[in-house]
Amino acid sequence: MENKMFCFQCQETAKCQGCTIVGVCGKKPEVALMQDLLVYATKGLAAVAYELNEEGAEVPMALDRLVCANLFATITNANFDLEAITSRVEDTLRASSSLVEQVKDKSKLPAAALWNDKRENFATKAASDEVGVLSTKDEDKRSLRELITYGLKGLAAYLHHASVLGYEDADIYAFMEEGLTKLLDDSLDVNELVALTLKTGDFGVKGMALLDKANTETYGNPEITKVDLGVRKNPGILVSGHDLKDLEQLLEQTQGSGVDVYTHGEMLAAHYYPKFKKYENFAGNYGNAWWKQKEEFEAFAGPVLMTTNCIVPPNDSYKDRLWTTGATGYPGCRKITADEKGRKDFSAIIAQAKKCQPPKELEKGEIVGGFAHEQVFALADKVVEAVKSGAIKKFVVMAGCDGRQKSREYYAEFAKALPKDTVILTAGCAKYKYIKLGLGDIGGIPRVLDAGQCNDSYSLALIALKLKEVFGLDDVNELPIVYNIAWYEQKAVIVLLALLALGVKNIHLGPTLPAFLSPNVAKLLVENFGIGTISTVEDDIKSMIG
Ligand code: SF4
Ligand code: SF3
Repeated sequence: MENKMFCFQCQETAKCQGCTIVGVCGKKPEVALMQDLLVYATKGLAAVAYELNEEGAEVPMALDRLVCANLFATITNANFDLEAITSRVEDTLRASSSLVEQVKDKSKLPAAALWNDKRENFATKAASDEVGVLSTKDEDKRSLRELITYGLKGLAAYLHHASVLGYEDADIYAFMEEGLTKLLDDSLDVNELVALTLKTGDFGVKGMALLDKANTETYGNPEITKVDLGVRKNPGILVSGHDLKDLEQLLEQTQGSGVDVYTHGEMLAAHYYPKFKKYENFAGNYGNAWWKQKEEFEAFAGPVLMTTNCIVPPNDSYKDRLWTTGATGYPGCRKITADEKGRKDFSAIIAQAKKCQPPKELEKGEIVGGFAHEQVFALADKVVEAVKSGAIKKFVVMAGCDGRQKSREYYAEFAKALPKDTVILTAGCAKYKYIKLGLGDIGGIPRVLDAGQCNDSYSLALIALKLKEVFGLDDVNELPIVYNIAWYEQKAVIVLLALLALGVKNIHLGPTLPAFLSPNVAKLLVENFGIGTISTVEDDIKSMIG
């Protein structure tokens, strides 16, 4: 049967090969095709920007932001709204065509940069041979091009978060545009694409460092924090995703309203920042990782604000309580947009919350987190002492994403099976598999140290580099640290490329290796970086912990 779409960008892709009829995530084929077209048009826009840069002309930052916002909207589970994606294609073509006139030597521009058309022709273009993953015929080039594209999508999301806080870096934007342009260049061979992959990792580190600076300078350094898992008596608003600025604006606007604000999924990490602690109505964390949202949003009873991925197509029973903003979108769900100053008006959500019942309690208790770099550095003496005395034998980095596949139970079982003298370093929603298991502590140091969101994996890298320095080692791989990372969507791809750029070797990636790695590209990653996947808990405990 002919493909209606082709997408293999996430870990849950159909049969570990590709979604060809409809997305396992719920993405419809027409949305998948329009997202492919958006990526094509965005590469075209990036090529115009790149050429202007090369010619020494100034590229407005609004254009860089558009490139990032577009890529962000195509991340798994971010935006399911055909109209929103189609409008983005139109906006992108408008931006391209106004800038292209300024390019002196148009002969250097690829076809995507010169393409322009009306919306009624978009579907035909999207289905053409020039657009989409399968437009690259060579399997290895396709694999590397997509690996880079997905890394850039993750990077784009992180740059977007930094930019809304006023932190931007022209060099990183310029690389983003150079990278996207090179993905349109058929003359690049496999070796050049491998070099571009590594360079993407270098800029991944820079992008995560920028976001870390943006978050910590704006909201303070994360600190050890107990986060309540229960509920209060007021009606509430649940905030999910990664955008701290959205949360801040909502907290400001809910002051004195009698409405509490709870976090869900990746937003949990907001509790660790000092600046958010002043809000008395900032209640606690409700529920778990993204994939449990159907039952948890149902039970929450009040409005839910999705600031970023990951949206699961909602049930009708709570669809009118699901709100989107930023890169996210879902047909039939209301969206809050920012004004020209970046201000968002959440009054409609607050008004809806006031008419809702308080959330239904799912659990009681608390979790402890906030172990980002500065907090861990403050504990460095204690940690080093515990390593020297043998109380801590190994650190296991278990960062990344959670997901709904049964095979991911592996991560809970692996965490439970770890010897008591091991400490888990985590970031991202992967933690929900083991952060509530009560794994105890080692001399007051919790056995699960949560640095925060997936982008805070940067913190874990800084912690590793600090330990390397303290122990006087030459190579970060000599540390007693093993990496057992779970991935799902494209932010995990940039995290992985960033770790490789920092010289980390022998990362185990699961629960399956990406479908977009061709056998040759997978071999290259194995031979050069020791990348492997997972096996059984028993075998992996033996091989990783010994
Ligand atoms: Fe399939 Fe994942 Fe693409 Fe959704 S994002 S269509 S599940 S590969
Ligand atoms: Fe999770 Fe979507 Fe990736 Fe940010 S929220 S780690 S999956």
